[in-house]
Amino acid sequence: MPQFKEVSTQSGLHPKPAGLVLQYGTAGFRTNAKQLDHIMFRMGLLATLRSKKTKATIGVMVTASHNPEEDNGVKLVDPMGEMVTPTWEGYATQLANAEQEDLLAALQDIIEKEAIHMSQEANVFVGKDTRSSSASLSQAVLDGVSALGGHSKDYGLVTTPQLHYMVCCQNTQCKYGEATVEGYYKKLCQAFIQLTKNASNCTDDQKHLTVDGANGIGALKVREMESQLKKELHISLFNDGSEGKLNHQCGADFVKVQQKPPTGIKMNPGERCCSFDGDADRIIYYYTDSEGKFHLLDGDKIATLISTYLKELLTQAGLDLEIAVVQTAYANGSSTNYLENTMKVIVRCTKTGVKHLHHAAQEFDIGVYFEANGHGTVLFSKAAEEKIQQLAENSNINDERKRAALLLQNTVNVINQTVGDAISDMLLIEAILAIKGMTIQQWDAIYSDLPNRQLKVKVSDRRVIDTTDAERRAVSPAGLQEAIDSLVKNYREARSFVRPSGTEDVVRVYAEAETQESADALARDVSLAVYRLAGGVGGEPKPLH
Ligand code: NG1
Ligand code: ZN
Repeated sequence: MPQFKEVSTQSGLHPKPAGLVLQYGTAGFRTNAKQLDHIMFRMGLLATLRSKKTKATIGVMVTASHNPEEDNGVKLVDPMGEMVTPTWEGYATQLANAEQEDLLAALQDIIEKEAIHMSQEANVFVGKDTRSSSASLSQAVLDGVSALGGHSKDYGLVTTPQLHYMVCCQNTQCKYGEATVEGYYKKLCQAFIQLTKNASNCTDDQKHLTVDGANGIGALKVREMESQLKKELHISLFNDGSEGKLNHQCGADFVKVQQKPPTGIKMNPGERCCSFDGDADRIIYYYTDSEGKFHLLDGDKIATLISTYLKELLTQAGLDLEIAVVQTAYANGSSTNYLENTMKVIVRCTKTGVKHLHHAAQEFDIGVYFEANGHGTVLFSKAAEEKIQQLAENSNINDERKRAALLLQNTVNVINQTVGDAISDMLLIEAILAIKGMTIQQWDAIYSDLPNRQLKVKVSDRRVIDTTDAERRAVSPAGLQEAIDSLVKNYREARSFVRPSGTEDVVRVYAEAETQESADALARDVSLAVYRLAGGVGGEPKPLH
């Protein structure tokens, strides 16, 4: 193969440390940045093959999302902006772990299995986050693309969802929008202005939002976009990367897991605040009340707000479209209960990782999917979009139906349907609150969360834990599920499950119960069971109080 000579030369500049084995996890490869140069080069190769195979543009995003600054990672983006398919995740792992001398054989193997025509053109879009390691790692991706003769476009610093958006725009011949950062702002901001233009009784106070940018790429992009919001939203941006460290004591993951405000922001009682994560594909809202108590509005509350709003609009528009909410096992039990029993919408539970939620959401006319950690979006089927469009253009309907149809149409446009997007979700939530004249306190009061706790346990090999039933039950190691079942019985309204993380070398423990003390105690009891039955390392988990 003519290109192989170049691959061979170039790969020598991005050598794999012998013996290093990495897995394509929940969201691509993710580990300390020092171990990733060869992975990036090889993902450039793989993206080029994927592009040749699909005859479409493929995306490669260099980011480690909410992980610490020292880490980095890479995610591949398929033609419609979705995550790459499981078979290709397998190829990614195969290619990443081939020893230096076996690389060409590993490439050849994929080319043969997928019957790839090497003469086919290839196009790869590359983006990166603000980590100091991202510049050289994204160069390694570009080197991989050029080694196989592919064309690349380097978008430089973009959020993960912006790169997904570009890929989707490119492959739909711009039907989804223009494949530029300016095009992205234009589409989202115009839809936001249209949505909020009739919410005329919105006061300046209600238009104010405090944003924690996690010292990452999201902060940069909010700054770029701000002026196009035409004062319909007043943003006070903190943790903008000018001083603090990425994701350190700030950002959506910190706020969600610690259940407390980030450092580095100024919060006044009752004021609406939100946090992005390091690559701006997650968002979490919160406020403190007059007594200083912290209130978190996570992905479950966001899904509830959005699905309530959409359901009301569908009724007003007289549109018969099926709406479903997709969650994971981490969804608060109160949210599932409210959605199923009060709102009476279909609820589905999938494995952790947005690719699973995205897939499940595609089965409905309108699929609202959110992980509790704030990663999510809304998907509209083609048929649903067409019905909304037709109704919005119909001049023979009454004012109420017309208004609802137009709101639905602009709602479709403000949403980034390719993947969870903090900026797009923020604009949607802000628009909904403005349209409904709703305060964050009213939103929070829709239902009350069950107290919960998430913990991590270090074990020598987290793969000893295998799960079933959308990760809600452990099938191995022997005795672990029985131990969890009997511990859960000690507390009221309790639930707990464990699963190996796909992004960190830990086992995650989740517990919820009637009181915070019970949730904390149960999480600790279950952590101890994991430690004892699944090969814990380091000291035993300690009580939280
Ligand atoms: P892991 O580390 O597999 O639990 C975490 C999140 C996921 C997802 C990925 C990708 C939790 C409990 N897990 O996965 O939901 O967002 O990171 O970023 O929040
Ligand atoms: Zn992220």
